[in-house]
Amino acid sequence: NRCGAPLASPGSPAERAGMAGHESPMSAKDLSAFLATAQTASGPAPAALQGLIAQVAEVCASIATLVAGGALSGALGSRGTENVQGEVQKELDVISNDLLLNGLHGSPNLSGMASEEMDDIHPTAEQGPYLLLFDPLDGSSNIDVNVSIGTIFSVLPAKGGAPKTEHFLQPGSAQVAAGYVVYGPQTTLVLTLGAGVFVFTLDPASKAWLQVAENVRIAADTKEFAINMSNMRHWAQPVRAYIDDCLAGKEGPRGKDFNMRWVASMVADVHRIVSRGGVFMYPWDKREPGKPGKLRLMYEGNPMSFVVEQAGGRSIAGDAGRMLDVQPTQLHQRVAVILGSANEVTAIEGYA
Ligand code: P6P
Repeated sequence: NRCGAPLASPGSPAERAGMAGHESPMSAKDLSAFLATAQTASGPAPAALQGLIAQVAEVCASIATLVAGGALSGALGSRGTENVQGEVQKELDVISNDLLLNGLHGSPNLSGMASEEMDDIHPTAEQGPYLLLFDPLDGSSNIDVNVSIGTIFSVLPAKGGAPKTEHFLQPGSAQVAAGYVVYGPQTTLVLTLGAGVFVFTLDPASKAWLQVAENVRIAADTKEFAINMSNMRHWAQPVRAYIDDCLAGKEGPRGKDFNMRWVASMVADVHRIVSRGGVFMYPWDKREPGKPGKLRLMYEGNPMSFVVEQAGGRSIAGDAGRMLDVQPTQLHQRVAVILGSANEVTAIEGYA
């Protein structure tokens, strides 16, 4: 099923507006009903995982309300502090992080959390079976200009006992679940538990997460790439050559014209790719040659790559091989990201 192709329109706004020609809605499944029968890679979703995902989704529904209120919720602007990345924190970065911490600290399903906005791990009240990692509000540069932003989350198995930083340093292939929420024209949750990708839209009226797509597949081929072109002079030669060939269009070696998109919110760019194919690139560049890339492995690269692979796409850490095989050494380590339509990622590999 293509992402966003409605499985149902349960009294959708158009329905409520009485628009003519709306086919009769199926009864859309809400998130808890989905979770109750959801499968993981190794069988039915355990109750603790169902509970954790429901708790994360509940907090994200609160973040959605704040985001939608913008200046009205006093949530815009910068806090004037810096996070571990050395980036200025936006009000909403900190508020979203606090909402997730407070909302999940007492969860019996968790042993600990880690966040882009926090230097160290956060042990939770109980020693539950999972670890949660997140970028609470990705796309900060877009917060104040009303462009889609999002929350990215990753679930790893806990190691038992009090959580330690090294317990979080598991490769992406160890993820039990991952997903993201796009706070955009719709508020949409995209989720995988290791057995397919499922999409839920937050119903503005009922605040329920209603399923709108199942077993989403990313088109294997594409004519659309997402990269920040202003960095072109800093890229390694193979990336430069690939983009040059895309820009050469029909007359060039690719034999087709390409389109470009760059929202500068990873969640928005990835959601477009999950929805209609494409390739997303944040490659190494020589501005900070000691860093493999700008994006973070544990709570951006890995969760997005789990979703993309579960939807039939591919994700590589630049020239360092499959993203989900990267063995982390630091909680906030960065990584080059090339992900999306499988055949296009393979084509890019051919330029190495
Ligand atoms: P640039 C947002 O700050 C982010 O972490 C990703 O969401 C996004 O893809 C990237 O950085 C944008 O980076 O250098 O284009 O502003």
